[in-house]
Amino acid sequence: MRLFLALVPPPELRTRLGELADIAHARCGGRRMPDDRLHLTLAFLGEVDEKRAVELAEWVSTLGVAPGRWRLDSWSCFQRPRIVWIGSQRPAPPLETLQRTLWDGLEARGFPGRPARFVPHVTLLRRADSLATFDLPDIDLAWPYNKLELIQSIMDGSGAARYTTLARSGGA
Ligand code: 2AM
Repeated sequence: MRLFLALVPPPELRTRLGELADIAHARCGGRRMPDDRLHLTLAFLGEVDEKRAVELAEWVSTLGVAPGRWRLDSWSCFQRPRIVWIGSQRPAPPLETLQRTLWDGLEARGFPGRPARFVPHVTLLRRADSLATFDLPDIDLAWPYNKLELIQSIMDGSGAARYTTLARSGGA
């Protein structure tokens, strides 16, 4: 099972992110992420066997996430694999703490894969034709969060993914 841990945007923000994805898509092309797959990855785990996935889901449901607000005020891109995303101009210490403590817990449970660097971002486009993000409108959005989700990504025949939430942390 291909798993990752993520924050999922509240509905109003999801709608706004979808509108921004449309604007970016009109300018930059590529594959627009569907609204129901917009998220912020905290930890990508890759393939996990079913038994470990059940243990992980139990652990995730016991976690508490300190409520926070992530400020989204910047467009950017990853040259490879041609992703257009939005994130923050400045570091987001509460989010970094959440990601770090999450990986501490994952490593204590034997999960490898902590990245060398955490760049919090929401992918809006994949395989973009243009990475000219300077042309996109100014943004300043707040993402309130108080829980995270364990999500399974299931590939369909066409190479697109479907996401299913397996567990949610406790939250306020
Ligand atoms: P992305 O947001 O930069 O596309 C589910 O696939 C999520 O896990 C995606 O959000 C993706 O990040 C991330 N992801 C997929 N493959 C990954 C990999 N090999 N290493 C790190 N993160 C990955």
